[in-house]
Amino acid sequence: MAADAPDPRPATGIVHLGLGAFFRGFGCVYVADAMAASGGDWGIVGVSLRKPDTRDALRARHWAYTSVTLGQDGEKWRDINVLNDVLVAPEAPEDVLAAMADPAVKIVTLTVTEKGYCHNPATGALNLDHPDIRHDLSHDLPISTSGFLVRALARRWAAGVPPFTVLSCDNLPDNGKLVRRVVLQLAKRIDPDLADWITEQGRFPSTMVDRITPATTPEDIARIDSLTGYHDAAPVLHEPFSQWAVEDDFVDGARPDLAAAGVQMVVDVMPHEHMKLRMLNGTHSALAYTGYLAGHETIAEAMADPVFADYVRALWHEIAPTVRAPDGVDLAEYAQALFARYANPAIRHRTWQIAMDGSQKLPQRILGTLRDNLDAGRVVPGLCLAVAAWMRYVCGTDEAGQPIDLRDPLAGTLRALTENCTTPAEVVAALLSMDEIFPADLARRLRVPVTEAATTLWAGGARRAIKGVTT
Ligand code: CS2
Repeated sequence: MAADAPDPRPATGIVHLGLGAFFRGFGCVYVADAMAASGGDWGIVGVSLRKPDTRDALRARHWAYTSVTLGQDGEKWRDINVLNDVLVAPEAPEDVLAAMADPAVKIVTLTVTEKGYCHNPATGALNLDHPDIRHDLSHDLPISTSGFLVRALARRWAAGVPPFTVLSCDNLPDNGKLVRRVVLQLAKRIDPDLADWITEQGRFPSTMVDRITPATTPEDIARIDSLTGYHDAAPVLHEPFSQWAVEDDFVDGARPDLAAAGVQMVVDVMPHEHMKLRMLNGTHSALAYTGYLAGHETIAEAMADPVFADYVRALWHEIAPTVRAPDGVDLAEYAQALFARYANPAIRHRTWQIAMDGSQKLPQRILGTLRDNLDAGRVVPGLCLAVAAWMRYVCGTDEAGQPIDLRDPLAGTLRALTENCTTPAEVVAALLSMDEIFPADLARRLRVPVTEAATTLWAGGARRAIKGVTT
């Protein structure tokens, strides 16, 4: 190809909101593979909803970046070249809306994390008191994810352009239904006719996404530079494993040939999601809180500690009876494969990273499993200990007396509720009163077993408490 040949990148067909490491190491790779297999104009405009860091780091390489697979047998890398532009929403909300309203764009993908939906985690309804939602109800240039979706859909509706498909790639049950619900709730308040049009014509397929993608560190960047021989300020690192199940329900059927890239195109994603959220994310969170408290920096470090290895096995034992596995999947084998993924020493996935935003994660990762077990009359000390460990963690001090850098959208409330408590029982009672996390009936049923777990945890530390539930 001549040196001055036009840029060979495909034209844009996707806008992605929430351009973090996960989507760059996951969705972008699948889209690149789908285009390599079957063509199509599915270039991606990435949007950062808050900070400019990713855009700034990607700019020098014109949005290309290195994707690194962290295998047991070493690191393999490839260049990913599907991003056509990166926008930073607070700097240029108008540009973001214009990109989303472009008729060539057929899909808006999302990885905005649990808190990005501005919903009540216990009910799934849009939180109309959320400051970003209040803002978006009265301004044309939005801040929130649903604000961008609704305002961009409004522009398409006004221009007679079909809606884009909204494809949530966040770890939430029925993520498509959730985003549809919050979008419609907001749209109804802005213009009920718009809401009717979205109801009729919009598509919100649910997905299950799975690839462990720890945050990239400065040491990783230096190491990858010497591996590749060029400087990349924004490489992504991830495990070899990857699984994406997507409901095949797109506006006008317009989508990349995802199946050619290995995506499972399914009619009902629920069994996949359910299994993954409970078996993987549930144990991840349990290990994150207990592991952090006990001084384990990463999941792999915790897995190398036999007490924690026993704990995760005990948890799967408690979780599995509540899971309806997808056809052809054996839950014991699934758990065994998860164990090997967690234990991969090449993955430095910090317990602190997974511990973030627990108030938004607990309901779908652990509380649903707890409820199903209680309904069936089963005693589940491992899961109760996980809830107690989250409570101990959000009190803000680890077992060595060091302060915890607590990241959670409800951090203020968590602090206010716990700071004057003097006993674990008081902490449990105070936190169980948060009905946006614990519905009242569940809180009542959890009070005794979680207080029991908390008392042991406070008295003897996480490691000892774990031994108590595994022996
Ligand atoms: C993790 C997930 O950070 C977290 O909360 O549990 O990001 C997890 O690594 C992915 O869901 C794996 O697919």
